Amino acid sequence: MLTDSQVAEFNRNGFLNGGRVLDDTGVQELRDELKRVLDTGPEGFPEDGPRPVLFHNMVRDREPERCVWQIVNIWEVSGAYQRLIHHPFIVGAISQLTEADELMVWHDQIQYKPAGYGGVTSWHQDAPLWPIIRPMTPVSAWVALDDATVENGCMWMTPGSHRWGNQIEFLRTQAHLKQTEDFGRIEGFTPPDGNGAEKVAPRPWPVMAGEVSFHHSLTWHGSPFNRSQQPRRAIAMHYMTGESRFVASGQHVMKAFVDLPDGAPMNQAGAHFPRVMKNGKPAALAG
Ligand SMILES: O=C(O)CCC(=O)C(=O)O
Repeated sequence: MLTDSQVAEFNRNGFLNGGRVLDDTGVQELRDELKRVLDTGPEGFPEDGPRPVLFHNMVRDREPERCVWQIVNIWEVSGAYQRLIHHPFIVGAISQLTEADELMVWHDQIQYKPAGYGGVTSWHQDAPLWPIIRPMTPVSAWVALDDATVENGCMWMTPGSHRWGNQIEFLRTQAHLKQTEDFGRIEGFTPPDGNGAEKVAPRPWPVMAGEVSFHHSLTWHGSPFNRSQQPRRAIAMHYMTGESRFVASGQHVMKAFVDLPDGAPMNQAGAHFPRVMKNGKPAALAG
């Protein structure tokens, strides 16, 4: 369980390091599984069997010489990642941070920045990029599979920004920030009055292998190039609460798996959105 002061820190900043959740063996198992999936490749999974929802170099179009492997829903092809989305400490912490007693997985995603040529994940907020679910309250758990450091492109966070509303259009103007040296130089935004943090003060957010970091879906975050000789592998697990509703007008890669009317509760969306907690109790792993 998170302590009261950890929950208060999350509420103040919009992010929190929850400490170590995997030992070396657990980390290595997930690295090995990631390697197996990468070796299988995007074309290697059967069309009609379990496969990741998305599997690509997400920066290929804008920066072909760089790479960020993004694999969405690796849990669908890996027992080890499926167990991770149910990790009791992580699920319990998400429940504390969302104050919800029902939780589903919205989706997961590997973000792997290879050594030497890892690309940028521009400053963004998650919730505005997820327009098929409302309200904008999900919380994510991000588990490092390597020490994520300033050198190899750890995430950066902007304290208090989860209380500044939807600022995705402003953040899109900051896409020129790519290098470690300038990633924190966000310019041109004045936080709304009375919302806690009065200034934009981005900071690097190192997370060691096996640790979990939590962030609110409105927290400003991103990560610069990996120019170091160390890989930066990580898995983000995005959780939604029982109050989440489907917004049929939006677009998102997960929409293909939702067969619901507009406004329906996402807890009815089915097998691609596994429930991990019901009535405050961990939900059993399917299968
Ligand atoms: O892994 C990264 O650098 C970014 C991950 C991210 O944007 C997220 O977990 O929401």
